[in-house]
Amino acid sequence: MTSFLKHLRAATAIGAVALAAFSLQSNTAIAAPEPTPRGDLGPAVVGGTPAEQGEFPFMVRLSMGCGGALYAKDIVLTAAHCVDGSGPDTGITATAGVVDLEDSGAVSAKSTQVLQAPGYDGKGKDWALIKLEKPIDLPTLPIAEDDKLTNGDFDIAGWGADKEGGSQQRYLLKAKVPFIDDATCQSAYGDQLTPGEEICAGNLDAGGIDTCQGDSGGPMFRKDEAGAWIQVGIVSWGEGCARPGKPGVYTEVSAFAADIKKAAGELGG
Ligand code: 4AZ
Repeated sequence: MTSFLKHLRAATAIGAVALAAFSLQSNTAIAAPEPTPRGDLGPAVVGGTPAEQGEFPFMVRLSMGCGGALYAKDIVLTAAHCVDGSGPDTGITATAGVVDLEDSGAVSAKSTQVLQAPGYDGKGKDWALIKLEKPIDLPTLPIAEDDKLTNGDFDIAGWGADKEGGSQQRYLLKAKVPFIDDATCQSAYGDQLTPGEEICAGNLDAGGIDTCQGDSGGPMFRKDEAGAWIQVGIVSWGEGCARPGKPGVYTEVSAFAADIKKAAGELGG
């Protein structure tokens, strides 16, 4: 992994501390998002707009400052780089059921165990499962098992920064980003990319829309042929956020669908 990526991932941890500090404050001085439509200047994800309450019911915010999705009612799918390793872990809190992290209707559950992708070494394989102490009664997000839906426009959402170097968000933000093929993405990232384990998405020429620091671990998803949400990616990395020529890189969920299913079985899911 390049030092640049390490820096980004360290920044995610700093973001978590900032969010923890933020959560301790009373509800002062936090501006609500402007109403949509609001032009092309953010807020967040980068270049996004506020999600509606209930629009993406499977979205999870994790206390270390990452996103995730409900794979099962008591298992969150996130990024390997969001967790420390595998084993018992009661130190993570998952928050779901709200777009506003300060909404008193939020549902939360603590972790009991973490399973980081076997063989994860910082390049590719950026997925992990977090087992929860109790089920959360919200819809789950099924994962793609093949690459039939690895095309078109994808949906992204998260509470991460609304611009490179920006702060974590109180309200869930969403955007759409087009698929970028491996060859094109390799011309942006060279050997840093692991084709077959990663897919890229974003506005290649113009930039402007992207996931960013703190969105890591969250899902990239779209509708399937039947109109149901399906997860195709996990927010993983990128050079900066929303830069022209530097698309977002996402774990290719279908490449790991069998491994994820097996791992969930090991967690009692
Ligand atoms: C991060 O550090 C991160 N622009 C997530 C996504 C991207 C970059 C960084 C993609 O969580």
